[in-house]
Amino acid sequence: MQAFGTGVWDGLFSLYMAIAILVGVLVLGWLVVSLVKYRATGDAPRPADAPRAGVIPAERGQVVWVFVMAAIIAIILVGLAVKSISAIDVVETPPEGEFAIHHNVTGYQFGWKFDYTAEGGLPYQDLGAFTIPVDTNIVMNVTSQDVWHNFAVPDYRIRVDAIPGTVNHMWFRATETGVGHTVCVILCGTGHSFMRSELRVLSKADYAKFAHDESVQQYEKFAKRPGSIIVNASFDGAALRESGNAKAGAPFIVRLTNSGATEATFRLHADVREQSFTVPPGQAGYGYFVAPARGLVVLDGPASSANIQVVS
Ligand SMILES: [Cu+2]
Repeated sequence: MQAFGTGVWDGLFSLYMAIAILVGVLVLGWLVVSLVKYRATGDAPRPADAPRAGVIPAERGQVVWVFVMAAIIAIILVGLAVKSISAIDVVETPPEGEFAIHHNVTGYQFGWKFDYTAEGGLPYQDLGAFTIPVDTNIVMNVTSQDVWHNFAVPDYRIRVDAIPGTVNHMWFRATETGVGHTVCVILCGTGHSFMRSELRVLSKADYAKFAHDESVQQYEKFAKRPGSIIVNASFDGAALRESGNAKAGAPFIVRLTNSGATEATFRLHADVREQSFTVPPGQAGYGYFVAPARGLVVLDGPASSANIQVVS
């Protein structure tokens, strides 16, 4: 499982590791050398500058080394800080002007909710798995509904705080298909270790199929819910017909059968809001809309239009 930017973190990790190993070898090496070289032997006289209880030892060596060591440490720390900050900048700033899928991710005790939008605009949540297309920028808006959590994708070396009342952002782009997982990486309660979700990275074609199948399923679920409002519509290639009303302020779905010869795109709009959906020839498709408080919702098709009345 690889993602854009993983290399930046791996590089940074190797750099920190190399410095840590170098310092470790020098310190432990000097310790061992000192143990051997200055070890106490039975007949050797006690050195004049050996530490004595209650006496501050006399200065020795040259003070210049203090400045040399301080300068070396400062250079290392400043270098690491600059590299770390530029790496953080990579994960926090999505590329401008490029297409991105936005996902709301909400942590709860104990799991993650992933918000999706079905084809045609129906919002829904997936509690189990996080499914995304490969080679596509994913921008995540992360929050929590109860306590602090931390959303992480270990494979991609990324993590972000999930804090109630605040939305934090992170983006990534998977560069390989496969199955990984997302976890919570701060202790948030007794079920913390169960906060694992599957991360599925699909090819773009597989993702399109997933999005379509999942959309149809979600619309069917919506239609079966008691009190759901469904407006049926049909398009024969020339004229658009609808039957049914929307209810003021309530969400509704349009189930549209396209008996025309070509794929057609339809648009629901009222006030300044709009939602489009596309239906292949000979098939049914769905659109989702929240009705305004009064007036009507306009359904536009190719060279045709229909009005959906809003009743209270
Ligand atoms: Cu947790």
